[in-house]
Amino acid sequence: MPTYAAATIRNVAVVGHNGSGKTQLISALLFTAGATTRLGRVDDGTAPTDFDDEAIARKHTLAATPAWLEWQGTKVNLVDTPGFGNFLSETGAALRVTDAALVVVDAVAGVEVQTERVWGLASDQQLARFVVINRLDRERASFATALEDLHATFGRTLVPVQLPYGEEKGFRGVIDLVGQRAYTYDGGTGRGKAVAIPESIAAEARNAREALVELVAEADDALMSRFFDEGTLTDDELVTGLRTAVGKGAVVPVFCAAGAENIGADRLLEALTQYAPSPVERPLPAIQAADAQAVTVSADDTAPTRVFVWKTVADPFAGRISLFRVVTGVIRNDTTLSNLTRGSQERIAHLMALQGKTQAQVNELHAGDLGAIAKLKEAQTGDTLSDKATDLTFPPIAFAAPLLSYALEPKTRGDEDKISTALHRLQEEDPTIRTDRDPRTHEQLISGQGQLHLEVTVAKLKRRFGVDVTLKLPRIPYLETITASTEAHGRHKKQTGGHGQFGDCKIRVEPLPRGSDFQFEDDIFGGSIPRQFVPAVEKGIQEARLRGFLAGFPLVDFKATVFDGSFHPVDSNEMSFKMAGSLALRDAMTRARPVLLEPIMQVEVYAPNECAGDLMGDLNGRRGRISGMEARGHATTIKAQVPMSEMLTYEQHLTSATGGRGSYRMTHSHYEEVPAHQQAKIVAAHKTDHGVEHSDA
Ligand SMILES: Nc1nc2c(ncn2[C@@H]2O[C@H](COP(=O)(O)OP(=O)(O)OP(=O)(O)O)[C@@H](O)[C@H]2O)c(=O)[nH]1
Ligand SMILES: [Mg+2]
Repeated sequence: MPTYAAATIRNVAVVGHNGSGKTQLISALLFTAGATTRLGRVDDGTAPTDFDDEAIARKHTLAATPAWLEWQGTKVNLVDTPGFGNFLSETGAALRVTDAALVVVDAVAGVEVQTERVWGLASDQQLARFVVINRLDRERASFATALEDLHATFGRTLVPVQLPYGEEKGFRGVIDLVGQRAYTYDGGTGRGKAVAIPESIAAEARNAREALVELVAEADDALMSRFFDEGTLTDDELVTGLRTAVGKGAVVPVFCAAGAENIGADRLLEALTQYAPSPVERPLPAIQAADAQAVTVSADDTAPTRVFVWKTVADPFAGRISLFRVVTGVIRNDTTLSNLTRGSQERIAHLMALQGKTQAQVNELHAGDLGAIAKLKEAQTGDTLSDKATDLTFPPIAFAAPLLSYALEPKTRGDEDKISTALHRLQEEDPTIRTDRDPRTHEQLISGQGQLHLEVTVAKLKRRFGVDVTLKLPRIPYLETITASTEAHGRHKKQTGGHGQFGDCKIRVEPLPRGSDFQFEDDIFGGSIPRQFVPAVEKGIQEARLRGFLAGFPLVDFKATVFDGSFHPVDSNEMSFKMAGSLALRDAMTRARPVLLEPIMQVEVYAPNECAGDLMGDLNGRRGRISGMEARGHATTIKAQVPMSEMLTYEQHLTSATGGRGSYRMTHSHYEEVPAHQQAKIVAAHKTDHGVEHSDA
């Protein structure tokens, strides 16, 4: 395999709403450039970048997946990304190591919720952007309507450099406004035949070209004055001007395509190689080791070797595969690099270029290129490898915090250890998964970005690691508290031959503000309980409160004061006073009016504007309190506080109410009293659940 220097490399992330045709379009680009021998299809499970079983089964890309091609001497590294909100961290990571984003927009649906989110991610990284209005062959496809929508959402920097030649069933090619030619496509080769612009579109094409020339001229002072003097720009000026303007983000060129029909691929490749910045032109942020200064570095073969690991794949056979960008220098097999993030040494021995699942061995990769390496010992996503012992590091990737938890149970008893090993491996690959044990409910929890994300994770556990688990809705970590102050008495007395047992105490309990947990006060005067037994009373109360009274949940936010008691000189011991303490608390509960507390979540829902009304109604029905609503572009953000118990099945509702276009995030906010009628249900459900009443007997 040839090696490529930075000036002849383009790194492009293909991003957009799910189903806009990203994966199919990449198949078309790869085939057109001869990187694959046939046109892969998402629908047959043959698209090179949807190769994993889960992606094939679901017909959706679930992870950032690289592939590459060569077009007229330039290497184009494409990174396919998921369009689903659940997997957006993958998209974010891909945008960290690419220099341009190709935003794919469906010609029927126009701008969608995830289009706006990925646009935002790309602009955070200040990436050059290209837009392709795709699937133009579909019924009701409209370039004009989609463009209008794009203008309304992202502004006037978006400008067509192509117009469609025909639409819907009649979509047969593209009109190139720069070269002023039409291209028609036959037989799915992706290579157009140049023809004259048809008379019917000629006037429209002239106007569109003028708009393009004007926008490009505006982005550069020298071009602007040329434009004023001459009234237009030469083709060369237009091409160079466009390249600079795209690199600066001053112009976002808009293209036409139909990936499934392989229409427009060659023109798109030409545009990407011509207008996208090379790694030489795009400095990446780094942090200097010596003084923690923020600096930037651009691709340069003569600089030290510095490699940024942006993704890890946990392969049960090949082990760990680390995907990286060579930021500067050259990486070679049979060398050793320092892992500056972990302070270890890594042997470089299995460099490769990834083409979906196909791994091509390479001996070296140059600055600016993307590649992968198998079997690094310690490297994790976000690490910096370098051939210097101290050097700069690249900032880590920010991964989304988990949104949703399920309880995880092995289908086979005794599989717990296998599960935790496998989960650990999967977490290396997907840092947005978290696993922990709920200290309150004792369940093994798995948390992630949404239901689909967790289902995919469970499927991976089974397929790759052979462990079968079921997901269950997690138990809600309710708490109990008291609403009235009272005094109470606990006496433990037993006389069974030999030594007896005797402990006796009086306590006062009173409610404390939310979040105070538990306080204990010793208010014994005159030795009614000997000093050394007071801690035993506290211990008894502690143990009893953690077991709960209403439904077995910990009792919190109250204070217990022991103020009196009595003892027996021979029979009193620690054990007896512990018993007395817990009996006293139980007695207190008959008058302290205990209630259940439930966790309230802070919820933010993100959905298309037209769904906002319904979603607010639904949140109200879930006992939610709406605290804000804000419409921006196509999407509305609704903020609300909702009980956790009402949110367990929210994702399914949101998906069906928005046709999969909504997403949400939530975090724990605080605890509140459960309304009385709900409380009775929870208490009843909990008792039948466990078949026993909770007592400290
Ligand atoms: N009519 C038509 N259908 C297309 C075209 N491109 C893709 N499709 C179909 O649209 C569906 C979605 O295509 P994908 O390429 O998987 O879309 P994606 O953007 O990768 O979707 P995610 O991976 O879920 O983000 C598939 O059924 C494709 O066959 C096209 O140009 N025309
Ligand atoms: Mg896809």
